[in-house]
Amino acid sequence: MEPFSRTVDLATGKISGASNHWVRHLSEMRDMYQDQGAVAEILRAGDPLIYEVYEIAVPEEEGQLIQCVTIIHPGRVGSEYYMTKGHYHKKRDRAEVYLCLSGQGYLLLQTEEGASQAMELEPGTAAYVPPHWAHRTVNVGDRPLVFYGVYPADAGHDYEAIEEQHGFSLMVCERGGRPALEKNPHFKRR
Ligand code: S6P
Ligand code: ZN
Repeated sequence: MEPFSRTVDLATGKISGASNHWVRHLSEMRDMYQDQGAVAEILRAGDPLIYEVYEIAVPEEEGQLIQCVTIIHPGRVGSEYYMTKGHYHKKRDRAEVYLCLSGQGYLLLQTEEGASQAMELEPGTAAYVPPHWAHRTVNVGDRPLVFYGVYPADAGHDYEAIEEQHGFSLMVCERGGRPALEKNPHFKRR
C-alpha cells in the first residue's frame, strides 16, 4: 500500500477524510453506569450522545497501525462522568498510545491479574497503555475531551470481559463540584 496522511483538527478532533465515524449513545451503554435511576430518567427525555470516534482504517493485519480520535462529550449520569465503554484488546498483548488534544479527563487502566491505575489526561499528555491493560477514558471537564490514539490494527476489542467484571475497579464521580476517584462497589475480578 502507499503512504498517506490525513488532517486532524486539533481543537475538535475531527479527521477530514476519516474512513469511519462511529457514535455511542447512552442507550448503547446503559448498564455501564452505576445509577440506573439516573439512566432511566435521562433516557425518558432523550438519548444523549456520550462519545464519538473517527478512525483512519487500514487493513486489519499484523504490522499495520490504526489511528483514531475519540471525542467524549461533557456530562454526567448521576454523579458518574460520561466515559467510554472500555475494553481489553482481543489480542491481549497489543499496546496503545493516547495523546490528549483538548479537555480534561482520566484514563482508567486495569489488568486481569487485579492491578489498576488512574492517569490524568490534559492537553499534551501522552499516555502509554501497555499490553494486557484494559482501558477506559472519562471526561471530567465541561468541554469535550479529545484524544488521538494509535494501536495495532489486529488488536481487536473485547468489551464482554469488561461487562462480566461489571466495569472497571475504579470509577470517577463528581463530589462537591470536583472529580473523585472511587472504588466500584460492583466490580468482580475475573
Ligand atoms: C481503540 C482505542 C479507542 C477506543 C475509543 C472508544 O483500541 O482504545 O479508539 O475504541 O476511545 O472506546 P471504546 O472502549 O468504546 O472502544
Ligand atoms: Zn484500545
